[in-house]
Amino acid sequence: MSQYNYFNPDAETMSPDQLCSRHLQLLRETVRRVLTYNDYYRQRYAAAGLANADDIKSPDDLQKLPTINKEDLRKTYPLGMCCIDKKDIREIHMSSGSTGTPIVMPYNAADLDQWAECMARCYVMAGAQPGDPVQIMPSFGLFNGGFGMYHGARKANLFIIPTGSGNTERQIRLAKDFGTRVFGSVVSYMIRIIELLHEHNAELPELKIGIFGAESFSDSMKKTIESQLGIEAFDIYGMTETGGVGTLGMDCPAHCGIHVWEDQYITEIIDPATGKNVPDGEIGEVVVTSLTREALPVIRFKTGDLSKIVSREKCVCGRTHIRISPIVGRTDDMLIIKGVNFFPKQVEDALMEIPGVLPHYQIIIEDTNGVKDIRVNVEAQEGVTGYMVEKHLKEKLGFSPKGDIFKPGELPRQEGKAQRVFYEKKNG
Ligand code: DLL
Repeated sequence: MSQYNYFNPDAETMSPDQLCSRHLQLLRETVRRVLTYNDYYRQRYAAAGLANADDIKSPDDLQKLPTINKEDLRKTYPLGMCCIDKKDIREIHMSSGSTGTPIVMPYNAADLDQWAECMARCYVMAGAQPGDPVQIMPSFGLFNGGFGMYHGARKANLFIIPTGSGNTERQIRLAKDFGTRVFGSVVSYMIRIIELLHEHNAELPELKIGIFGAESFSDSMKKTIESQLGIEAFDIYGMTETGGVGTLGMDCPAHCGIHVWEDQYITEIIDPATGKNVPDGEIGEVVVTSLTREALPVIRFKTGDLSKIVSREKCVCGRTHIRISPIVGRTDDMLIIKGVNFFPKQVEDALMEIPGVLPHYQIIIEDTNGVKDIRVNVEAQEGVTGYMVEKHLKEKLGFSPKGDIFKPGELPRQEGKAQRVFYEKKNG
């Protein structure tokens, strides 16, 4: 068996010419679909001067189309962006975000199959083999994580242990009892698993592969998880609006960027301020167009995620699909303190470099009458001082947040996506 496995070799190694003609054909079909079935798109496209899908003459014409964003999807709640009959919907998922009205993703049977295919490719790319026990730890419900990993595992013929989130003691017991080989999880939950393994002095010798995502994680966090669990970790990407976990791909065992499934999606990176495409290698906002989704296709969806194109060349794994860097942050989570811009992930990176610091931290933004300051609460072993944390963050970030040290286990634990940033208003 080669080091590089494929679920769908023809699709995953398609030549650039094949990808290009597929993009043109499927982009036209997708535009035709939204113009036929959806008033919202029809009005937006009429305003932009596009009334007919055949006006798209090359994949580059995509850049002439208007973008859509989360707000467009929210204001058309519940099914205003849907392009199929309600009776053909087979499943929905939702993301609530922080602002209230949820974003709904409906699926017809073909969409569920497309999702399963993308996810199955991820499992196989990571090295999972038919019959391998996979423990699916994101929650099963409206959040897409649990069900997406489930649909894909069915397709890849894995042995599914659908634990969902929480009950960490039971997670560990089942992993031991059934010899789990693959963990699928939201990144930060692994830290909780590792903690409990230490408490019980337990090991999971059969565990080999971790498929983690849903939030940014620093390289040092990834290395910590890998060494503590003795596994290889993969960075899986996807979101409600593109059809869920895995739809936007994952890194391969060469770990040189996330392969976005380019036969299924077109990826652009734009400057969020100007809306123009940025050159390869420059960080910008990820904009995604789905090519095969039917119930709710997205055309030029502004994800809010920041990344860059790492390469369009064939990877050593043989896949030809475009590679993007791990997500560095979101357009809306950049922090500006005392004139310095940074992302929470950079704080995590710096913290994890300090020996004795544990991967449990909070970034507290203190707002005193409009003047912002930052405090970092972090768990650490004995011997680590607040001064050590402040000094290291100063070196790495260019300014000096206050560092408060907590004993192991003192900060709260979360089971879903971790909240790292907290705001405190103070009167000076
Ligand atoms: O978080 C899908 C998912 C579930 C991915 C489980 C991986 C594992 P949403 O709740 O709609 O869907 O959130 C999507 O999460 O726009 C990113 O900001 C973030 N995100 C997802 N994957 C990654 C990743 C799921 N690998 C939002 N790295 C996206 C960084 C990620 N951020």
